[in-house]
Amino acid sequence: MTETTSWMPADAFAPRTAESPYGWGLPLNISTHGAGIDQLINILHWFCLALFVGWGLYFLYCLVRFRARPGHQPNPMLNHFKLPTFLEVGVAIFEVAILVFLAAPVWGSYKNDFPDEKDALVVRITAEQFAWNVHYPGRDGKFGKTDINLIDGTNTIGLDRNDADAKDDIFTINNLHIPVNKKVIAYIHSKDVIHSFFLPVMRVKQDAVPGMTNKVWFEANQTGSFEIACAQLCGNSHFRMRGQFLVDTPEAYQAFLVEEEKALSEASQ
Ligand SMILES: [Cu+2]
Repeated sequence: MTETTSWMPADAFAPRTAESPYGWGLPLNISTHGAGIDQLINILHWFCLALFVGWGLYFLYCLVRFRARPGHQPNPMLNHFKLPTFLEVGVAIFEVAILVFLAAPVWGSYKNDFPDEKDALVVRITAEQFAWNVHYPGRDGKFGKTDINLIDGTNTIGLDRNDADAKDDIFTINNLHIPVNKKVIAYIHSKDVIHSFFLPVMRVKQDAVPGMTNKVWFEANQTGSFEIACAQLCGNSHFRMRGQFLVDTPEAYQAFLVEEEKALSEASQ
């Protein structure tokens, strides 16, 4: 396994360095669709800063300019100061332009350009208080049957091993391995409450809703060891709902599969 970074954001309050993917500002981006999202986040934040500073200065100006003074009477009908109106219209036009020309194309191309399942690694991710269950279909590429009644301490996804498609299925807890430079489709489920599947370095965040299947896709262009976080306050141990997200070389990913298959065949003997 290639480990280029630590997944523990122990230095989350320090500036981001080459060794640590987290820290101040945006985390490291290793996602093929991440650049557009980062550009959107950056533009929106600089725009909000400009608004905050601009309106703040105008507020201070008004406090001084229109302060109570002896001999001055307020006249609300006297509309002689046109600049705020023009600014407000300008801001509104700019906001519409961001939405139409920047946000919608970035989000639309990411959400609409779903890869074909034949060319992608497909996994199921089932959230629960407070862990991430990752289900791989195995060599046959088919997910085995799962049944809520089969869920117990060791079979956390309720996989029915008697089902032919389930024989080679693999599942892990708090451990998502993917190969680098390969598109991944993840089906997101929840067993109990609403969680949110969050891969900061992939710019992926998707709610896991009980009774619903949500679908996301992503592709990593760099190997390393990162974290899965839960981005929805889901209970008293929400803070420790953290998993490892490992982007492997193709060889390391095969080695992971072989190791899991070995453990599976030993367990079934
Ligand atoms: Cu959660």
